[in-house]
Amino acid sequence: MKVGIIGLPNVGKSSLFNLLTSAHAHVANFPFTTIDRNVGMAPIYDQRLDMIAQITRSPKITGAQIEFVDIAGLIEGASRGEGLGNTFLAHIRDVDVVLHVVRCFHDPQIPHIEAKLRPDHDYDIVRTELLLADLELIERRMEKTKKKAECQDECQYLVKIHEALTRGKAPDRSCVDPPLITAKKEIIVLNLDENTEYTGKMEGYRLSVKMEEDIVDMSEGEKQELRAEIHAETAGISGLIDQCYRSLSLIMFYTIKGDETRAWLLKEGSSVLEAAGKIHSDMEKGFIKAEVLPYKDFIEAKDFTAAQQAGMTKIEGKEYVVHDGDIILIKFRA
Ligand SMILES: Nc1nc2c(ncn2[C@@H]2O[C@H](COP(=O)(O)OP(=O)(O)OP(=O)(O)O)[C@@H](O)[C@H]2O)c(=O)[nH]1
Ligand SMILES: [Mg+2]
Repeated sequence: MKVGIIGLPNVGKSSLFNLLTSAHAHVANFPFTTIDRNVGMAPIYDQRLDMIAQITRSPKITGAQIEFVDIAGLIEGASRGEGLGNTFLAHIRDVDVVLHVVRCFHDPQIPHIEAKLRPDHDYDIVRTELLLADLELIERRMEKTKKKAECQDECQYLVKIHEALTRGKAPDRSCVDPPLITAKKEIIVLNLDENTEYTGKMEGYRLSVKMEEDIVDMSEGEKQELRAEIHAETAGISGLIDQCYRSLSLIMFYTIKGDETRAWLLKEGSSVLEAAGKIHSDMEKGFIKAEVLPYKDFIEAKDFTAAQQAGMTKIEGKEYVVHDGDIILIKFRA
């Protein structure tokens, strides 16, 4: 599961990526600083893991993380190969959710496509390129399918998507093949000016990358106050990670084993067999059964063994659909 950071050049994508992942991707005040994508992991703040760890007192606590990909900036004509060409469009196709950064800060030292700030116009430029790139993909696919009698249903389906795209409409989310960029979930991030309130009509997650860089070492209370002053989201960077996590339709399950208490991510609706595979392929191959305890029961029992003895855990087979917050002990043949 990956979140791709996209937008025009010089809008603060790599700076945001560094804040999210604590990486050191190259940042500079000229366009196309990022050429090859940067990949990093961001920690998901998880209060339940803290509560579980308080009980287990494990020396090692491992939280769940989401992958972020910082992608090269794109400009008008990108779908035809302008700017850095269109290889990076494949990088966008490869992610599950798009984080679209829009510049709402003034800074004459950092070149922008035009002097006047028009965030909604900037957003449309990027969106149009993505629509055009998707149109091209659909047209190539239509060309292939129309020659084959057995692909007539697929061809009709492609014609419908083509029509929607030409009207500038994003295709349905359920459309995963071909992998259209505009069908992906999108979170818009407004990169605000650290000094002035943004009063434009564009909506999105309000954050000032520059301010976040400056306040990194402050207390949570101070951070929230400063964010509120410019009408940014008070949850800042961790709130954005949380929103990305929610948009990915994931759940969390936990394991307590030896000296480690750990949170794991899983696609909503997955079976416990898939959960076992996340931990280790041997566990999936040799799966016998799982012992499952809901989070709230664990907190009540204050111990996994005590919960077992009180009959609070349930033995489940491989088909069991994992619930968010389940604490799972897998029995397997090694
Ligand atoms: N004033 C101000 N400057 C910022 C902000 N965010 C980033 N910058 C500056 O803008 C310049 C570009 O930032 P990057 O993070 O490299 O931007 P990018 O979108 O990754 O750019 P490309 O990789 O070239 O597409 C750098 O000089 C940053 O320090 C911000 O919120 N406010
Ligand atoms: Mg960059």
